Amino acid sequence: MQIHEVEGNNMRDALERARSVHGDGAIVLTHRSARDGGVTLAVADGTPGGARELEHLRSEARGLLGKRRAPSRRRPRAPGTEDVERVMRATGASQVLIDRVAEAVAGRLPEGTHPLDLAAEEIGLVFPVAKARRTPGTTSVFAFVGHTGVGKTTSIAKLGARFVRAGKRVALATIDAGSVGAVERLRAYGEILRAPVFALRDAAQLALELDFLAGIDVVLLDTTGDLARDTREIGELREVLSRTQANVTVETYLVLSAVGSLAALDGVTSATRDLQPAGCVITKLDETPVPTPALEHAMHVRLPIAFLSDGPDIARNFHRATADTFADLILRGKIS
Ligand SMILES: Nc1nc2c(ncn2[C@@H]2O[C@H](COP(=O)(O)OP(=O)(O)OP(=O)(O)O)[C@@H](O)[C@H]2O)c(=O)[nH]1
Ligand SMILES: [Mg+2]
Repeated sequence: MQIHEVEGNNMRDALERARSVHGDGAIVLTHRSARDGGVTLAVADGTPGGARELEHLRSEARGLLGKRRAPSRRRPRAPGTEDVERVMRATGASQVLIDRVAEAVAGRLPEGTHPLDLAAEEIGLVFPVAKARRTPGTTSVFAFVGHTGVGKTTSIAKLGARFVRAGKRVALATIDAGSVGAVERLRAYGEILRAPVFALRDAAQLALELDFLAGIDVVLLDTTGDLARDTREIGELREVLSRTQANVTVETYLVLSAVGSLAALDGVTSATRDLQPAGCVITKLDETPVPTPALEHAMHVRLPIAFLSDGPDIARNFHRATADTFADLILRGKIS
């Protein structure tokens, strides 16, 4: 078993780097912080045989870090990549992502292309895009799950409008029937879209509407923001449908706010893991100059990104996630 040093801009950054270089099984033995916030970790690339070996590794690691100078947040850069680092830092990119993009750019610079264009190409390769998976002749239920106020209902209206424009037959449904005004708001969107609206007691009730659903391509299902309840209900709906109806599929999409904390992003992701979400929508990108952490969160948890929302307007502020929109956000902080 070997001890490795891993430097990062801060603790989270160093941990991400340790995980990406040495794998999920790497063990942090000790760490050292510098005055500018930089962190150096000493990590072991495996599981120690027992407490004695762990203690031995720890003392070796402490000796190793004790001899080192404090880590510096500024690493030397290949000429031409300074702009890439500067703009990515401004949008909140982690050191791991900056290094990955800057190294790819440095390796290709003799091509004579502008470093930011090369960076845009590399960014396009890094982030997972959710593929639309509609099977003709079936009804797709897309359930939108996320913390209260992140933009679930608004995203449903926006996506509904896209499907209607594409000639799909859309229905809206909600299990948020108890919240003041929730059903009325969905009905108002239903009127605009000329789409039927179901206020459901619970999600499994949707399985009783099978005759009706046979004529519908897409049901957009709104939820309450109570993640435990929403997860349970979507699980039950899937269960009932799997027994009764092969032509209806249920996919979950997480709605993640770009202004939410990393703890909130982690929380919704782990609370809904059992539903195996097909992808996510990242909202409120207009409300922060640092949109990259939310995108990186999706990348770390291997959650494909389906749509990006940069304002409340139903018609204008909803974009399919693409390599170009990721590059816009990470290099310019907003979608052009
Ligand atoms: N600036 C901005 N506002 C947004 C965006 N998406 C939604 N909103 C606004 O955020 C507020 C909450 O949006 P909702 O769609 O009601 O959120 P929700 O997740 O359904 O909320 P609950 O039903 O209370 O759980 C509304 O005022 C929306 O107009 C966005 O991308 N940018
Ligand atoms: Mg809502």
